Amino acid sequence: MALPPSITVAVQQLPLESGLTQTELFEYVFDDTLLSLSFVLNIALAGITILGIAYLGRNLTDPRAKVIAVSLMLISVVSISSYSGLTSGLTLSVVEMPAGHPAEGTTTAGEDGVLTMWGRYLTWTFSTPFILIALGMIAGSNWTKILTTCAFTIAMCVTGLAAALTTSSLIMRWWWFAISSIFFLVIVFVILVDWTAEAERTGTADLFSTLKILTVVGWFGYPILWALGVEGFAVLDVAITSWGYSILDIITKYIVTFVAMFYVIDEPRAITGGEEYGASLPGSRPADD
Ligand code: RET
Repeated sequence: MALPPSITVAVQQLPLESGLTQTELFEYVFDDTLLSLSFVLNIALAGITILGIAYLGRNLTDPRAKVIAVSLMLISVVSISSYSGLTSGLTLSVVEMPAGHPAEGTTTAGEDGVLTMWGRYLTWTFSTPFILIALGMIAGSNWTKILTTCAFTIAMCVTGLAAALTTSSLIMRWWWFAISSIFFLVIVFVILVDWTAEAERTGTADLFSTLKILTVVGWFGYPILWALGVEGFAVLDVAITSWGYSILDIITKYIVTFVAMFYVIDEPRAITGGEEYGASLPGSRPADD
């Protein structure tokens, strides 16, 4: 059944309506071996990480150590889903850049626009909070600060998604980028100032400083890559940009996870909370172990 003209026009104006079908996007990805490998490698690594945590954490008894392990596992649970979305073409679109953009007039698989991996920005909204919960707990921070960083990372990712999908104006794309970067700096400040001092008091300073360097240096790579990639100044092509993100993901997710996990499995006093930690009733104990 044909849609009324007004609805057809409205659908065509949606930024996610790329004109390419999901099958065409799927085939486009697999025609580009470099691009498809950048997705498939991460599916494999996320799977290995999930299994690795399950194995390493099998003897954990302390509820606080377990929360950290579960939080670390959820980073990869989100990641395997995120990369499956990209691989299948579900979370990819060809988006036309606004006037004045360096990639204006580019075509992808015969369609006007550049390949936008918007699923990445969307799923970071769900993965980055788990990184921050694990880091904040290792530093021994309080829930006010941990949840503040989670809220700011969600704001950072959603505004980053807006930057990638804004097609009306070049200035508005960079405006979204600017506010996303401000939210990012709030997180960096909490990590470098508050959590560094707290980790010192908690007794996790050594581990925290390794995690902090991997996280802060790694996270700065994302906006730099956005600015250099097809969505920003278009200095790097799509496959290279995608590999850039995939490599950053390896550092900020899987390496961070294993570094943290090897510390957590010994259940040192600095990160344990005792058997009543997080109990919903005084005196209650979980029955699963
Ligand atoms: C964007 C573009 C807008 C400005 C900024 C960005 C920052 C993104 C970051 C992403 C981190 C992602 C991680 C994912 C792991 O699953 C959205 C690229 C500041 C810091 C760690």
